[in-house]
Amino acid sequence: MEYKILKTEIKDNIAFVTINRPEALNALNTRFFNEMDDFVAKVSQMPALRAMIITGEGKAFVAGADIAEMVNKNREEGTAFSRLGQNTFSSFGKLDIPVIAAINGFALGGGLELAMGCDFRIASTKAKFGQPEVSLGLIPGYAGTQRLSRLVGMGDALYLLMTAEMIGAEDALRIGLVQKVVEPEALMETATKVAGIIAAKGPQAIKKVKQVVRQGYELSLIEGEKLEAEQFGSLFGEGSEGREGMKAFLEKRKPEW
Ligand code: CO8
Repeated sequence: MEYKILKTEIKDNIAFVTINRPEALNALNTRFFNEMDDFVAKVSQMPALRAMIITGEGKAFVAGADIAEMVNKNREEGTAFSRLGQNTFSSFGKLDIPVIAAINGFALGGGLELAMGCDFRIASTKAKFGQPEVSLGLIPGYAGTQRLSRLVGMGDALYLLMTAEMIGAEDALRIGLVQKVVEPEALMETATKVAGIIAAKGPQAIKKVKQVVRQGYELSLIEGEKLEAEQFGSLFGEGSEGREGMKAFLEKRKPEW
């Protein structure tokens, strides 16, 4: 499919995705979700890839779902538009590689929900975060009501969801919404560097960390421990990544994955 909104590039086994609709502050419309779904499907078929980085063009990361597209939807269409976005953002969690949000500016409403669907978030000092849906008489519809409380806890989530307050990058860092804050000029360089650090680790181990942490979040501690033990075991044995990583350590050499 030909992309009109996404700019994509693959460099050194990292996929870069730029949401490029700056005239509408990268607001998310159906076309965006179709393009993103198409690209995620492609990425899932590229075993050499080690990370995906998502950013926005211009002064916004994403200023939300496209209000102009949503305004005349009826109840069923509203629900369908919510499911469309939920599915896209959930698909990031199903990829084997880390998906990193590089947040350059406004991450509001659906934009913050997109960022929260990623594995972790690196922000520029210029980034601004918020769930302004209640100002529009709405609630988040791309899993924001679910992911925000899981990421930052119930109190901060309900505060942000009820007040619609926009917070800066330092506050986002303080509540654990983002993992790093850097100067705007250093944003992509930092995200790429972090992706490179992960790319040098055992790819199976990275895949399993992601799977076990994400699946474990939905489980009891006892079930999660069982899942961990099974996946831990799967990295042992002749020809396994764990065997190579441990042997390399003992032989004082770099592992060959
Ligand atoms: N949708 C559509 N267009 C948008 C959006 C948006 N979310 N945000 C900005 N734009 C457009 C503006 O309309 C404007 O267009 P134009 O130039 O044609 O008038 C252009 O982008 C530039 O925006 P501004 O002139 O407003 O730029 P400012 O720098 O003055 O303000 C703000 C920046 C503060 C970010 C402001 O644009 C703003 O408040 N935007 C809306 C933010 C918002 O409310 N986002 C939440 C949307 S709702 C949502 O995301 C729900 C998600 C779940 C959906 C579930 C599906 C059912």
